[in-house]
Amino acid sequence: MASSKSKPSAGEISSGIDELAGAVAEKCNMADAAGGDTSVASSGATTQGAACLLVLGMAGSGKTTFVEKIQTYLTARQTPPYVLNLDPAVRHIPYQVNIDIRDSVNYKNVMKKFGLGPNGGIITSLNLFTTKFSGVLELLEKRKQQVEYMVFDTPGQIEVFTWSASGAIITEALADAFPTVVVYVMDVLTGSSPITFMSNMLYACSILYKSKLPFVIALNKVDLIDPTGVLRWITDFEAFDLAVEQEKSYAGNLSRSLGLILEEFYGAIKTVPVSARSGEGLPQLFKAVNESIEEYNRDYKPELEKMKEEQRKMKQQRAAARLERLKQEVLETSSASTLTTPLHQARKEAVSVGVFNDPDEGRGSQEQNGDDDNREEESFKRFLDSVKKGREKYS
Ligand SMILES: Nc1nc2c(ncn2[C@@H]2O[C@H](COP(=O)(O)OP(=O)(O)OP(=O)(O)O)[C@@H](O)[C@H]2O)c(=O)[nH]1
Ligand SMILES: [Mg+2]
Repeated sequence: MASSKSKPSAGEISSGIDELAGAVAEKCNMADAAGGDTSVASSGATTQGAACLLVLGMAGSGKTTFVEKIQTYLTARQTPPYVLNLDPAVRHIPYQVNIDIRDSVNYKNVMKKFGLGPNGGIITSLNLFTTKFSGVLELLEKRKQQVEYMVFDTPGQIEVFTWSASGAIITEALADAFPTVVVYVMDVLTGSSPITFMSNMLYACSILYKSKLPFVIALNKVDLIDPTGVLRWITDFEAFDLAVEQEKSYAGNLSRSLGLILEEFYGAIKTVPVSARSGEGLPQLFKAVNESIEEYNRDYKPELEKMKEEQRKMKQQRAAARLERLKQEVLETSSASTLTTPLHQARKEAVSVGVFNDPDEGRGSQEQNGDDDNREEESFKRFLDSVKKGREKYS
């Protein structure tokens, strides 16, 4: 993983963008995704437009398997989803993909070009892909009346997406354009210890507060273990407190305190036990997802519009203040100057540093050209006269 070269600078990245990030292309059309049946694709048309499901979760929690299962589930219900893979390092994807980051960015080339390790390569590939994300949005915009859900599979290393600038840009761009819900896939097997359960919940909580988007936890792999105990920890603090009592370590005490703090967070999320392998729990999951979409339209969208309006007003105010300051400066400078006006002075300075050509200079040379022409005409006339006189003399 160690790399001899340092991480790429912003300049290096931008110079490599066109070389390494190809155009974003739709891999297959909806008919392909629906298994070749065009009637399936068209019957999934919606009047409201599609919602985005951002599938996040820790490495190995089952995100990719979950995306595959929901594609099968929704296709069987005549509403095939539009599926995007944002993991540049995945070797094999078991679902039919519509847009695949790997078609635009070659993760291995990125690692080689910038001398990066695997994680740096994934982050830089995602950054490169994000520079082309407006192209993705255009493709999604075209599809939004034909599908109900647009599902995003994300990189294995959760922080690559949740704490990177490109992850934030993608999330905000999607949430701005479509109803967007975070589906956090949590492995119930690793979450069955109170300490790992708590770290998983802290992660989920941090994503909720960062994205402020409606949030559903898919408590995955319930075919392997009964999730009742873990579910009770979410709804009943005393049950969690009892489980954590067995942990005499510092982590145990910390988890108990955090459990109290997170009670408020638990109230803001929906938790649904599912199995990405068997498909168990998917109807309940989509019930929670649909409620979250309503929540987005009811609470999130108006809040977003309000924020955008405030930002627009602030920008206007800032521009007006800047203009006022500039006017003030111009007035002060012009009253202080006796010989030249500030604008004239500024123009002279700009000419002296080569910002633009002095138009006066151009005008002068034009006048000079005109004088030369007149002189030439007069001298030609004089020549003709002398020729005429010579002829008369010798005739
Ligand atoms: N038994 C069982 N295994 C599952 C389930 N979901 C996923 N798995 C298995 O868990 C492993 C990881 O699944 P992936 O779908 O690759 O998980 P991921 O989160 O996409 O992994 P990364 O992208 O590498 O982070 C695979 O072996 C899956 O077969 C499930 O519901 N039940
Ligand atoms: Mg995966």
